[in-house]
Amino acid sequence: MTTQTRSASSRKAPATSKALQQKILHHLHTTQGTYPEKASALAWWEATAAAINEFVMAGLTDTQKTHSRYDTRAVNYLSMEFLMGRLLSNNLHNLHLFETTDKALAALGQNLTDILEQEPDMALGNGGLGRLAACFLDSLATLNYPAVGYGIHYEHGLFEQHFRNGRQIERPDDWREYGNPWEVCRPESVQQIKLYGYVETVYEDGRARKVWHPGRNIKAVPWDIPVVGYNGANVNILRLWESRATDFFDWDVFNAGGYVDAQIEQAEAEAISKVLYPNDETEAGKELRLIQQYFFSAASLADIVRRYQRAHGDDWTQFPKLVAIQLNDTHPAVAIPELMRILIDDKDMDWNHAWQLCHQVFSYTNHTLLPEALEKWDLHLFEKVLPRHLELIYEINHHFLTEEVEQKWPGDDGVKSRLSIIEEGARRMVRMGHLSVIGSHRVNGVAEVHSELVKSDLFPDFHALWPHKLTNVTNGITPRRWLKACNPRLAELIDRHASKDWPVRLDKLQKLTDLADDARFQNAFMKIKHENKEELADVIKALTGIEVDPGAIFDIQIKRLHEYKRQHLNLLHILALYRRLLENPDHDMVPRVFIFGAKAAPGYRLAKDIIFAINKVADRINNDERVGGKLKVVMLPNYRVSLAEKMIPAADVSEQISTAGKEASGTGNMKLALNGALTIGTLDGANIEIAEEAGEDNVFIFGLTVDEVKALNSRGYNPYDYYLNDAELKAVVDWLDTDYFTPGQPGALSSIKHSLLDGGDPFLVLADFRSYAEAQLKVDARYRDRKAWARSAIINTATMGKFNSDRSIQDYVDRIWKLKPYPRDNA
Ligand code: OAK
Repeated sequence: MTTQTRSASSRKAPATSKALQQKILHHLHTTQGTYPEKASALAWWEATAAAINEFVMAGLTDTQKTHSRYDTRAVNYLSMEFLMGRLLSNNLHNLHLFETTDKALAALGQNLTDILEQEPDMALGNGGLGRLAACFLDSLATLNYPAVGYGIHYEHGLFEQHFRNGRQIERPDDWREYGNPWEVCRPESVQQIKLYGYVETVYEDGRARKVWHPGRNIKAVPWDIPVVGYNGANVNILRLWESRATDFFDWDVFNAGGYVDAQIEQAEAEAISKVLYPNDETEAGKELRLIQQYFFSAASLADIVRRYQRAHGDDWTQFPKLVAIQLNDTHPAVAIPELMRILIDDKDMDWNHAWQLCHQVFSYTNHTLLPEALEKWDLHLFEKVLPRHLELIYEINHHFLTEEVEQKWPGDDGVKSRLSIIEEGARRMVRMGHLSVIGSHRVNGVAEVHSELVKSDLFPDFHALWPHKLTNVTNGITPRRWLKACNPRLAELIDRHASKDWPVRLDKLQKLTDLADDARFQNAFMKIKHENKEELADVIKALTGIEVDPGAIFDIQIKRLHEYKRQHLNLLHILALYRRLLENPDHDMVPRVFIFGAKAAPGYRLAKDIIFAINKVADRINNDERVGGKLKVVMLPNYRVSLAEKMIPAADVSEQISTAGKEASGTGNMKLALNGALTIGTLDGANIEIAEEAGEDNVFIFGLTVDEVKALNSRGYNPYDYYLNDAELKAVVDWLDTDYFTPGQPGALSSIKHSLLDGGDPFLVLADFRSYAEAQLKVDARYRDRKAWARSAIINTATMGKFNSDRSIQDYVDRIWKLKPYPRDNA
């Protein structure tokens, strides 16, 4: 038994199905107030969740007691987004209660699979960054590391996506409409958050002190969501803050007829946690967004400081020994000046002492190099909302430039302006990336190539100044959700052929490589893939009415819709295949179903046009007899975690086709490969490491490399060079500019052509088209050789051990957080 995870034998005996049956019935009666003959599916779900919560809460209590008994060092993971998905299935698997619950419900005449479908996704995130945070919480609990996730209790998570005539329509997500059985409100830990106002300089005992007179007080109410580790491990907390109007009510104003004003004030306060901004990797610059960032950062820090002081009072020597704070991108960077404010203004500490503590505590993860995602705040806006924090930022900047930068590059004003937290120009801006790097002791990228680009292109001067600060931690995914729970057939096959502890030791899947050429194992593996494809075919039929053949190649691209992710490159290739089929109905190709899942930011016109184009092309192709069933296109609506769980196990091909240098890591690439899909991808993000692990023979790499992209751009890229020299490419691009796919509406899809030609094709779609089409021919050829395909698929599953998020977390622990595991007492 390792110190970090308990073996199955040391766990308490799990509940019997009979006992669970009783608990579920008990909750159906006493918390739902109904009975089996009458209960709705939702009531059964609530009752089951309540029954499971008895185990969850017991684990939570034991874990919290253990943490306080040993006064443990913990990481506090600050993130604007936690894309948790559904929790019942996850909790059942992690508690080893899935089969038992299945049986218990069956005995009650209920079907667990149907009941799981009742649960709304907890979609409190946009995409990669938010889902990574959720996987990390799973791993932290599983490895018994003390950790708290801190975020925002959004009333509305990521919008629901619908299609109307092929166009994306957004509807508000209402995940808590009927309550949420997993969360506990903690009124005893409410915090007061201040905003706006002005700063006064007060002279006391010959000393100048700054006093912030805030203009606004907001209440931050914490909701705790237990995070259950796998195998009876610890149960940590995800603490999400909800904003409310403060109780400090001005009765004079009220009595003087201020009832309406009081209501407005309440609505304004509640607006802070009302809705998740739906922009993935683009910055809106909106005041409410800055307030959201400060609101949850300040509430979290107040909570961290309160917990610390409960044990240590005013003795700050232990603070950096017990507290680590991870900034999930720059969104919570305002936590840095906030901690300085607390220590200096509230705790009366001197600058140097405060800075020394602050700097030891923070670390920052960068998740993107896209310029539009690098946060900058208008200085005047920042000053209006957080006047005291701007002063503190000036002071941090002054110390940094006059001490550190001046020492390294004396008299060099150029480097000072490049490194300054304040960007000078027509509009002065606060650079949150710089603040994060300066305020942290470690900064990491999320895949090898990305971390190298962070050093060489994003923060080269910081890297020269502090060569040890920038590091890499390659992302990972939890194998509990992304294999064991979502692909039970494959999990069971693996149980029989590899060491049973693979869900915590994913490297043990390596043993399957010995079976990659074994005909029986190949058949079993491919049979499971086929069954998963049949299930997905049913989902596709139910959601879209489209019939697809599970015998075809299922080729899947699932991720946010973004030009750099190049769904339109996939689309151009689909058009090329369609054209080949129309020109020659006997054209020899393995039947293929191209399946997409993607939401576009509501204000991102071109992304929405690409969704529209995919839907219109799908309509035309799927209804064209001439293609003879060889080609189908499906865009599933409302892509989200729970849909990903159905798509990933059924994928033959994983599309990872971003412009090299643009996708920081990707994590869908890991999930798909782990479930036996073969990647067609560029040498970008973690694709490079996936190819290293699986071997280049088992992935289809195409396209320009990072260096080639840079060289082409500096030579001067002209998309017409490709368009005019490739007849097929020209034909498909021009096709988009006709009314072939949008009868009676010529030009409805022309924005795509426009962006690729006159728009300069910023993501080099045309440059990579031919290489992509050739790689797709290799996919087709490999699939015809059933044994060769099965071999590659098995090797993909077998070699993804590196991408276990437990490994990522262990890297963070070893290089950054320096935590010790504390398995809970009583487990
Ligand atoms: C979102 C908002 C702002 C900045 C970055 C993001 C984001 O989601 N980035 C994504 O993070 C994932 C987790 O590290 C990576 O796998 C993706 O490549 C990256 O795009």
